[in-house]
Amino acid sequence: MTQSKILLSRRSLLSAGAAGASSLVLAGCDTFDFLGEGESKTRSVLEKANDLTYRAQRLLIRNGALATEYSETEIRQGQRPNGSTDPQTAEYLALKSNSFADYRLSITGLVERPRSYSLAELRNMPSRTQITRHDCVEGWSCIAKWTGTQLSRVLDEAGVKPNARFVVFHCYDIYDESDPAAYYESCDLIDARHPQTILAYGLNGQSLPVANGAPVRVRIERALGYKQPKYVYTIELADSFSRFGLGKGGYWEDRGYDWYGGI
Ligand SMILES: Nc1nc2c(c(=O)[nH]1)N[C@H]1C(S)=C(S)[C@@H](COP(=O)(O)O)O[C@H]1N2
Ligand SMILES: [Mo]
Repeated sequence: MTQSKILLSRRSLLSAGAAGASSLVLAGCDTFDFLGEGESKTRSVLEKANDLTYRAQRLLIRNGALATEYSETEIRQGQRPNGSTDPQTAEYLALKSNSFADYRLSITGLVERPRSYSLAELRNMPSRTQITRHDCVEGWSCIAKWTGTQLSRVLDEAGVKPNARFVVFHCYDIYDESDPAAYYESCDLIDARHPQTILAYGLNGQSLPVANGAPVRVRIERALGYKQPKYVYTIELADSFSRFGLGKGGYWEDRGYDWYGGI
């Protein structure tokens, strides 16, 4: 490679990095409606950040780097519900009517010991609480306090098989009745084992509300809002995500969003 070529590729990487960093200008929740309208600048910056390849992002941020955590005083309001907020599938309605007493979270696929957890079992495991900022591609963000079980603990109890590469999260809701496809998401094992990746059952000191994904939703704190699946009932370890949904790794990815979705 000639030197000018090296400089050029370095420069394009740096400008891609700057696009990622400028997604940090997303302000507090009071600006979300404005940013959500039409051709918002924040949104196009986010879309640019989405052009980054998975590889480039993995080079730019260290695998173990933590997402910023905030203080209680920085929580300005409740977590703004978005996407599905009140699932209507029969299975979900039945669980909800019984305050999720019959809920089971299953760990399946490429694991040594498939198993399931009740909500009480999850709550009895060591927990982690973190105050983080959720950034939605629609151009709003919200700081909230999340409590849950680290996904890594559950993965260790189940024993991830060596050929597993991805974690797929299956959700109870159908986001759009006119396009009946269940919401799902996926991440790699680096994000799955990240210390801030939790199976959240608490929000701002209360049980997770239905609007925000009750009884359990995943927080992957270095990723955009659509990578935070709500209403999760199964966690499946897989060697590829091509056989789920339309094969792109998530409900919104199947509709054109970037799979990695890092911030
Ligand atoms: N199951 C499910 N998870 C989902 C969604 C959804 O519609 N269904 N929407 C996603 C999007 S786009 C965002 S911004 C967040 C919203 O989470 P909140 O309602 O807790 O703010 O959930 C994400 N996870
Ligand atoms: Mo979102």
